[in-house]
Amino acid sequence: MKKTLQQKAEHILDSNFKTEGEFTIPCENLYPFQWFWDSGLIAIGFAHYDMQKAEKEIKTLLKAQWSNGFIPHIIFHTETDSYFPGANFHRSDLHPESNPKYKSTGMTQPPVTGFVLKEIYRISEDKGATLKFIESQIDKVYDNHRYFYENRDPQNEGLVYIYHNWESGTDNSPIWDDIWKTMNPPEYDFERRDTTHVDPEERPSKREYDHYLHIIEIAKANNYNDEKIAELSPFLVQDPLFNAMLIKSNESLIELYKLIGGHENKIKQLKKWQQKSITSFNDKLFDEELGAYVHYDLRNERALKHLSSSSFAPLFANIPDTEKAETMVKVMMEKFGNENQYLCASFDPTSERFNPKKYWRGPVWVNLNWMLYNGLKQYGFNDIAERVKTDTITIIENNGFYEYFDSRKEMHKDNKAGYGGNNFSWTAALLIDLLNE
Ligand code: 2M8
Repeated sequence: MKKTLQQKAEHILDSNFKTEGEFTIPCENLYPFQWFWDSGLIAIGFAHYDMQKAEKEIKTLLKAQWSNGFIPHIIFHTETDSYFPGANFHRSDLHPESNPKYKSTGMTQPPVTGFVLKEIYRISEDKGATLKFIESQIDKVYDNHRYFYENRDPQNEGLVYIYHNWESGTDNSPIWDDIWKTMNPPEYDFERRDTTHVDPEERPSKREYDHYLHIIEIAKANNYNDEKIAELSPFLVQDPLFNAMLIKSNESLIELYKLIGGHENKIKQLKKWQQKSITSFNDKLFDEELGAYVHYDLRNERALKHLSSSSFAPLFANIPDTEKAETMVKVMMEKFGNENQYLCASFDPTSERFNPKKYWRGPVWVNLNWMLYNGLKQYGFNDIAERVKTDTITIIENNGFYEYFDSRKEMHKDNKAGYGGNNFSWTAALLIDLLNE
């Protein structure tokens, strides 16, 4: 019997779930550990057919939290040298509040956990049991948000910074080229592993990796101390995608605490953070000329004026007013949405930095599409939302469950336009959600 798309997706998630350790790898070979935002998005897929696994995924992630509320971006549950840089490079033990039970990185990723808990609740058929589970975990997520506001916002603006491109999730986005121009790291000697699993044409360059490693060396030399990082890191950016995830998660935490009842102080604090964050986000990150949100380089005090799929992610977190939203959607359709392109390229297809094959420099990513779909729907842009959904399902159906896809329709003729890792977990998880909403 031929498997349906949904069955194929479930099979991928189940195969990538590791019974020992109780977490899901993003995909075989390329990413053999637990990643923060992958785990959150993966749990949404599991929630549709195996709530236990969804809960395990979140529980395992939150178990690795540090005592200061920080959640690391990779948790190295197993020993393997098939990934670089691994636990021995990152040395999370240098930080006095790191979790002694789990080796991890000393950087984080977009804080999706708050809204993921809310999504799991939405999907659940046994709301009572799910709310109990949420009650057992939610304070950890709250502590994570407190960590961000207390340690990652040196000018007290309600906007948190990231200190590494790997914290953004959009690793080699052309936006970071502007930052690399301000740096001149040593040429490190190291053995890459990613390019043994995937065509180097689809991955970042060696020189880019020099930059990535250099920032970590600076953080390590200061034992991952946040104040020191804020003072010294050459990479210090307020990222609209990252901050939108935090804001979306704030909103979800407020709603969930209300459902649980009796957490007035936390709700009050969350609302305070939320109001400040949204105001600053609109004042500082909206670029009138480009008609969408942009990144802000806090180290060099300048806006990084480029359009990427992150520019539209604030729709998912209800950040723009309707006027701004209309402007953004117009820009998105003009630049990213012509009939030769699948929605939504990860970087501006009209820019000379656009590369539709290379990772976060242009290809379509299912996690961003899922956010855009939900964001567009929230604002009533139903036709465009449907196009994002149909495009997403079509490219997966034709090519397979890849990590990313060529945005140019002409490249899809032979159904070989999926790149990076295959049988990719969040591609499967979010497809399940799209098929079942
Ligand atoms: C990619 O990033 C990792 C480093 O974190 C890598 O290239 O080795 C990114 O796409 C990131 O967003 C994602 O979480 C990770 C695992 O899927 O892979």
